[in-house]
Amino acid sequence: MAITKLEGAARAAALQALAGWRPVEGGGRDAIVKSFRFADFNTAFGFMTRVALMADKIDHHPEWFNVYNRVEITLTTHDAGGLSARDLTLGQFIDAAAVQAGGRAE
Ligand code: H2B
Repeated sequence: MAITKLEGAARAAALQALAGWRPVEGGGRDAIVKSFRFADFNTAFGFMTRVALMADKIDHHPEWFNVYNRVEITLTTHDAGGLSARDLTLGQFIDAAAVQAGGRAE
């Protein structure tokens, strides 16, 4: 089944529901990014593990970069060529998991 790319008002509403996520600048791709910092690597990796398990469950995977206690996550839907409802779902899970792990956005 094709995945619908969010555009116009639907895209704006999704972004409203994803506090702190910002559009990726340059590269001409429709994606969003957010950075988190945790107490240490153990906490950051625990957070990443939770996100990874959810990502696999919903078959929607993040692009991410980790250095010690910092995790930068980019979300987009390759199959839709931009943002989709799946990015909203995963983004909201990520935000909740980060709060649970005591992380903060930066
Ligand atoms: N993750 C993301 N972020 N975007 C996709 O389009 C995507 C994915 N597609 N995970 C899934 C896997 C697809 O490749 C498989 C075959 O379901």
